Amino acid sequence: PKTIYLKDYSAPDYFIEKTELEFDLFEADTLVRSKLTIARNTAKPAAPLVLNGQNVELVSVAINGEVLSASDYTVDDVSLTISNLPDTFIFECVTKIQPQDNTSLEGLYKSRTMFCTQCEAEGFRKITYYLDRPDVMSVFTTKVIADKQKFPVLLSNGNEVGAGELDGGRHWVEWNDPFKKPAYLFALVAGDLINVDSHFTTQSGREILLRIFIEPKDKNKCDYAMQALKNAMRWDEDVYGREYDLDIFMIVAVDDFNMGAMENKGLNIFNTSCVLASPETTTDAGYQRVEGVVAHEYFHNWSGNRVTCRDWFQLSLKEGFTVFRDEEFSADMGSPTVKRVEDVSMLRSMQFAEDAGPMAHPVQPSSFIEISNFYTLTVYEKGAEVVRMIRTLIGAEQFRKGSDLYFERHDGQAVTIEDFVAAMADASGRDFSLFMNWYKQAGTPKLSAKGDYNAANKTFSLTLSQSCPPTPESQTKQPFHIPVAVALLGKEGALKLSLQGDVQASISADQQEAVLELTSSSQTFVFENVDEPPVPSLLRGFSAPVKLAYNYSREELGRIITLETDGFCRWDASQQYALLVIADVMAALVNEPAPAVDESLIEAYRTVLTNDALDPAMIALMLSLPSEDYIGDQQAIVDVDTIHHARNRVVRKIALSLHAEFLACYNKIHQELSAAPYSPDATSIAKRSLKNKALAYLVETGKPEAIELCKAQFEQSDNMTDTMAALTALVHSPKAAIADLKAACLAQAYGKWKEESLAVNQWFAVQATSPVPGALAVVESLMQHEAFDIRNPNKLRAVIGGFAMRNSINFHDRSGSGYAFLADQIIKLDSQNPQVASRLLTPLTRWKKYDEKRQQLMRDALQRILDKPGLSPDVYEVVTKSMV
Ligand code: HT7
Ligand code: ZN
Repeated sequence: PKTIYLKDYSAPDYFIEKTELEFDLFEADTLVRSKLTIARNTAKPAAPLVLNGQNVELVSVAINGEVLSASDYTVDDVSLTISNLPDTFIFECVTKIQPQDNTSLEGLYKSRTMFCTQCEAEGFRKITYYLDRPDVMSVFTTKVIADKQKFPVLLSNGNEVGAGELDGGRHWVEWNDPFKKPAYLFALVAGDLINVDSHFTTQSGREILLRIFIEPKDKNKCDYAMQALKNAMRWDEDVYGREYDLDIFMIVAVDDFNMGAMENKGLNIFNTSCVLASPETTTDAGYQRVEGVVAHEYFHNWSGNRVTCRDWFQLSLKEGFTVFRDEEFSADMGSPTVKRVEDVSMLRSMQFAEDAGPMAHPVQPSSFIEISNFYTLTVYEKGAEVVRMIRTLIGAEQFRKGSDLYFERHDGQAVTIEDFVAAMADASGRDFSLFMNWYKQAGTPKLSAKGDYNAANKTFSLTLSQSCPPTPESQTKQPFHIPVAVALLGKEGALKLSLQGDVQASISADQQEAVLELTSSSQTFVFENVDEPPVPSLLRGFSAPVKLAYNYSREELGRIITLETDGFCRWDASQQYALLVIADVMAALVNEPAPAVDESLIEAYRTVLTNDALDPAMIALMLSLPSEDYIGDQQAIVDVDTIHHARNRVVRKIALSLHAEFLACYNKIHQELSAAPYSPDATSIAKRSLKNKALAYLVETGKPEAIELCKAQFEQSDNMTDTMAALTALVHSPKAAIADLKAACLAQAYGKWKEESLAVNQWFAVQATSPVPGALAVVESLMQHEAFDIRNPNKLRAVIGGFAMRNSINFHDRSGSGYAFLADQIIKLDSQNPQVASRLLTPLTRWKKYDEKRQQLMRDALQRILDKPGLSPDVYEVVTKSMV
């Protein structure tokens, strides 16, 4: 496989002004007729036409109506080349493909009985020969022909412009998309589907038809997605001034899909898991995911479709910006603080690990082998953090001006991350040249802070220093431009801030927050008129994606927990407190099997739990100990077993010490919620999160009354959140005495959900992620279960992904059995679906973080994968880069 470099980018040799497609869908073969109006890029006078094409059979090819003979062109595995062409011409070709055998779920494929497409990033070339690159933008007309009875619904991008009947029970529908687009935004669907419709009136008074296509059985599961879509459309008008442009917006739900959803112009295709929702099958988190993904794909209509990427190195141009937009949307729909904590928590436990691993890459990568491997947490989530930092640096008003300028300047163009940042710089008058290092350098910077209070001068000096560990693309790093939002907490709360000298910083209107700009390896900022020794609360709102090192004492953390008004810092202080306590237990476990747990943590938790002024969702988050992965991330070599045992010990201590409080909390909320039927509104979600956190701690005590309570919730619940919370607490409990109860509940749940594929996925996942010993045998038996389908990515993610990515203690079993199992699965999946195989492989690539014996076992597993003949470029890239 070949490496592609950003530095080698060159504009296309030809442009495709018009694309006319005709699809004749049959059970055995699909014929694709393509007619392209092509013009030479006059800057490249002698270049031959090289069209991308993969796994397609070329039936015929013609130029300006003249059929070519085989000697007029050359075809290989990945391209079709024609030389000596005029400056403008019509290219026509017919290709034959077999979507029903396409298990990669890229290009045109079949999901159950339905034909559908996934063209991003490079799937269009599996349909027909084309200039399959995002900077070639064309107007598409698409005619779809199929059997009318089997495929009554025939869809493509844009507006329907014609339809008719044909002999043999076939029919056709023609679609035209008036907006120029790259091939990756092309979509086609053919199936026996029903639609649920609604309408939206835009700010300028245009009426848009909103239509969600689903299988008839799912008719009652799309109301939530429809409302989320309307909310997103309104929000994008209000917050970004962006209005929808076509007359119809369609969403189609498909079962077999490699990712969450796809923003094809006017015809979004969704994984069923990101669009269907009902109280009986969807948890609160599931509802929130539907809302977030629907909004994300909708927002792409501007940030991605109207303004797209010049090349795939610019992926974060659309993804980072769109994730930032969807995060802000979800924050506005619910609790901004809770949303921020959830996002940061995910970033720190998963993206930081990616940044520290062998596949680390900048937000704007400089090279890749397989672009599908770069749809990563770095490009998406860290990319969103980088956009957020731009807003923090220039403020909301200038940020909006920058985004208006960006959309106005580049509408209809394929552009770069530099273009986006230039619009922000031009609108705000700020210099972003140093800031570009966030896009160009991989790795998570470490931000060290030291405070020094001078009582005589009443000053507080804060010295901020930065460093960044080496990553595969660069050993040494330039400084990052880091916005550090700070408050100083006195005994009664935030102090008024004033900074000495002419420093790069801004202070909020209420003078309680300063944003300090660190632009070199070390700088000292001096606050004046500080009447008492303060506790600095750093990185408010998580103002930069860095690892903060400040030597807080437990008392100082306690002050932040009680006095800080910034929810993120408050939560983070509780996490740091817990980390200190867990670290003590880990150290003590070397000498004693049951070390004591610092009582002050219990008291801090008691105060939080009984604080009625706090949002229940925040209480639940503050009472959640750092995950095993996050604790492991703090260690040079992850001590899997000690982390697990120490964390469990602290959980148990909290559970036993606060038993009465948890029970009171559970009963109170349970009663409140029982008064009304299930609703996924923010207030109820918050209450359920605290209630179920309390339930988990209660079950942790192992007390028979707690088990009874949990069983009752499992049996009586009217919603999936409560059902799954109860089932998870039981299934993940180490208590051997409840083995029969677990089995009975699992059997009962399966009996209830067997016809609900998305619920069955959760049933699979709860078992695959169980920390109880023996999970591998369970996983192996789940893979033999009647409901398991190896071709369905959701099932693979639930079972194999659940075990390898969310069950550390079992996956990292000393025997190496988890590693060997994962290698076997990857070897099998590689030929079937390389994208999914390559993603599932991630845990093995982190071998350097484990002890020598595990390192060897993990490397053996990787080597076995590498030895597979004909390995896909996707898996090849990840394995080879991780074995260095
Ligand atoms: N832009 C979409 C990316 C996507 C994708 C990429 C590779 C393979 C399959 C895929 N399905 C969707 C999704 C998004 O970020 O909105
Ligand atoms: Zn996206």
